[in-house]
Amino acid sequence: MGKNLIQKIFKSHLVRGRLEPREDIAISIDQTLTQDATGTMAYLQFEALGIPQVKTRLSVSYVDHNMLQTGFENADDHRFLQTFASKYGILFSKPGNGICHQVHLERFAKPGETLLGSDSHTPNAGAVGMIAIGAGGLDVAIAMGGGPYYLKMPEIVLVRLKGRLGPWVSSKDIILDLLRRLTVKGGVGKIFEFGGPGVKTLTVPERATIANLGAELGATTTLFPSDERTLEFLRAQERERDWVLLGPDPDAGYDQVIEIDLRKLEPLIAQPSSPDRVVSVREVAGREVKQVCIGSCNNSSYMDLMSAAKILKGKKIHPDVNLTVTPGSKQVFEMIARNGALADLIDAGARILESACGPCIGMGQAPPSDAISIRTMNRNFQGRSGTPSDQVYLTSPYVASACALRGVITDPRELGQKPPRILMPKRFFIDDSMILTPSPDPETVIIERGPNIKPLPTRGPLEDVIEGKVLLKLGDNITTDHIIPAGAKVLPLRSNIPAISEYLFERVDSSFFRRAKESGGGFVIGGENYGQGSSREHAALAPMFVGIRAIIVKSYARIHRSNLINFGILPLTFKDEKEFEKVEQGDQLRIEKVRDRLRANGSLTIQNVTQGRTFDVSHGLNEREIKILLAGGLLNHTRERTLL
Ligand code: MIC
Ligand code: SF4
Repeated sequence: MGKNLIQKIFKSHLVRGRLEPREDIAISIDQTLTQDATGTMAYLQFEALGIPQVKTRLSVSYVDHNMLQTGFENADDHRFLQTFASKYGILFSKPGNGICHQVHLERFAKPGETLLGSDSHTPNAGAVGMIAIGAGGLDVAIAMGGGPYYLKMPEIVLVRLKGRLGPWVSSKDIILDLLRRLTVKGGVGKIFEFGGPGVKTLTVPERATIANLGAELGATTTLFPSDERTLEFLRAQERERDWVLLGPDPDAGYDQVIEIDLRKLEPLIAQPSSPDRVVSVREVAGREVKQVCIGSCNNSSYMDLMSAAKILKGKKIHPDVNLTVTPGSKQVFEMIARNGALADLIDAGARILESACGPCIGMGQAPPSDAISIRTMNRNFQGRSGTPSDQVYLTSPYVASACALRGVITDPRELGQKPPRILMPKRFFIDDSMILTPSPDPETVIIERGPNIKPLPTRGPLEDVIEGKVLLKLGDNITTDHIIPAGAKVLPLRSNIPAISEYLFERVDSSFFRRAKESGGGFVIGGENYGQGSSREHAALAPMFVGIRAIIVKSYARIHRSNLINFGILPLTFKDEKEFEKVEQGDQLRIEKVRDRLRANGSLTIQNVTQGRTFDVSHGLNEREIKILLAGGLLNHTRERTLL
C-alpha cells in the first residue's frame, strides 16, 4: 500500500520508533516558534540546558499575546525576549509585526518540514503541507537544543472534500461541521489529512482556518497537500523556492475516512461556551448582538479582512454593536491600509486594533455582562473574553459582518448583497523589517531581565509516598483556561510562577490556592479530556509549584498530559470510571511505593484514607515518561543524562 502524506513527512524525520498507530516515536524538528506568553518560560528552560546557540534550521520568537502595557511587566518580557533571541540565534518578530501563526504562514512555513510551536494553534502552518505541532515550552526548548520531539504515533484520518463551497459559505464552516460531528475530544490521538477533489478549491488562507481550528478537535495536527494553490500562495509571498509538490500516493491507506460534500454546507456558528456547540446560523438567527470581533489567528488574513470590508463598504454598523477588527499581521494591515479597505472599515464604524491576539485572549475588549459577542476566533470557553458571564459565538467573517450590520445574529444570505469575491493577490506586500536577525556577536549581547522575570521553579525527584487531600473535583472538558486563566490581569505574570500560581483554578473555585497552600499540595480529580485547549505549561508548572503531585481523571488532552509529565506531576486515569463517582472532594488519598511500582511499570493503587477503601489507577506511561517522572520532570531528566 502507498503512503499518505503524514507517513511520508514522518518517515523523512523519524528518529525513533515505528510508524504504527499508538507506537512511541520521535521526530526531528526543523523549525520552532514561540510566542511571548509561553516564550519567556521556554527560553528560561532553554537557558537551563546550557546550549550556546539554537540548533534548528529556523527558530522564531514572536510577541503577540501580552501587548497591553498597563505596567512594566509585559514590556520587561518583550526586552527579555528580544535580547535572548539576539544572543541565541533566534529571529525576533517585534510587537506589531503580527500574530505568530499568521506571520509564520506568510513568511516561514515550508511544505515537507516539521515545526514545533509553544502554542496550540501551531498546526495553522499545516495549510502548506508542513507537519506543525503545538507543544509545551519545555518540549520546544529541547527541540531548539537539537533534541527530537516524542509522541505517540497518531491515527491518520483522511477528510475527503468534494464539490465546492456555495455562496456565503466559508472554510470556517468546513471545520465547524467537523467539530459538530466529532466534538472537542473527537480528534485526540489523531491527525487529520485533507484530500479529495474539493481541496483544490480552497486557497492557503482558507486551508489555514481549518488547520488552525483542528486544534479544537484535540487533534495532534491537521495538514493539507502542497499543490498548485500552495505554489500560488508561496509565489505571492516571494517564496516560490520553498515550494515542493507533496501529496499522498494514489493508493495511500488511512485509519479512517470522513467525507464532506462542500455543496451541502451552510453558514454555521458555535454557541457558547464550547467550539463544538455548532448549529446553523439560521437556527439562532435574531438573537441580539452587542459585540462583533473580527480577527485572531483563525480569521485575520488579507482575504478575511477584505471580505469584511467589502460587506461593510458604504454602510454603517448597528448602533448597539461594537465592532473590532484586528489585522493578523503587519502585512495584512499595510495592504488594507494601502488599498483603502481600512478606510471602508473605519467608515462603517469599526474599532481598529493592533495586529495581536487581543480580544481572543481577553487582552482588552471584554464584552458587556451577559451580552452576545460574535467572534471569528477559535475558542469561546466561558470567561476567556474577560467577562465571566460572556456569551461568545464563533463564526466566519461573512456571518460576523452580517451580524455587525443588523445587530442580531444574521445569516449573511439574508443580506440581499452579492457575496464578496476576493482573489488571492499576485504579490503580497512584503517587508520583513520587523523581524530582527540575531546578533553576529552573541557573546556581547546582555540579556535584559526586568523584575518580572523570576527564576524557574524546580523540584526534586518523585517522592515514594504521595499523600494529600483531594483539593478539587471537576467534571469533563476542563480547559487550561479553567486551570490558569489568561486575560489582561493574569497574562503579564507568565514569567513569574509564584505570582501566577495565586490564580490557579480561580474561575472554578477562588479558594483553591489558599487551600492548596494550607495543605501543602494534594490531588485534583477530573473527568474526560482534562486540560483541553491551550498549550500553556503554566497549567502544570503552577500546580507543581503549589505541591500537586498527581491528577486523577477519566482522560487527558494530549499537550496537557505531556506538560504534566514534563513538570513531574503523575497523570493518572481511573481504571474503573465508577470510582470517579465515589471519590469526594476533601478525601485524604495516599499512594505508596510510587517509585517501585512505576519502575516495575505496574498500575498504582490509591488508598482513600477517609473512606477506608482502595481503587486502582492506570498511568499509561512509556519507559521514557517514567524516567522523566522519577527524575521529577524533563529538565532534571535531561540534565541527568547531559544529552538530549
Ligand atoms: C490560546 O489561544 O489559548 C493561547 C493563549 O494562544 C495558548 C497559549 C498560551 O496560553 O499562551 C495556546 O493556544 O496554546
Ligand atoms: Fe493568539 Fe487567540 Fe491565536 Fe491563541 S488562539 S494564538 S490567543 S489569536
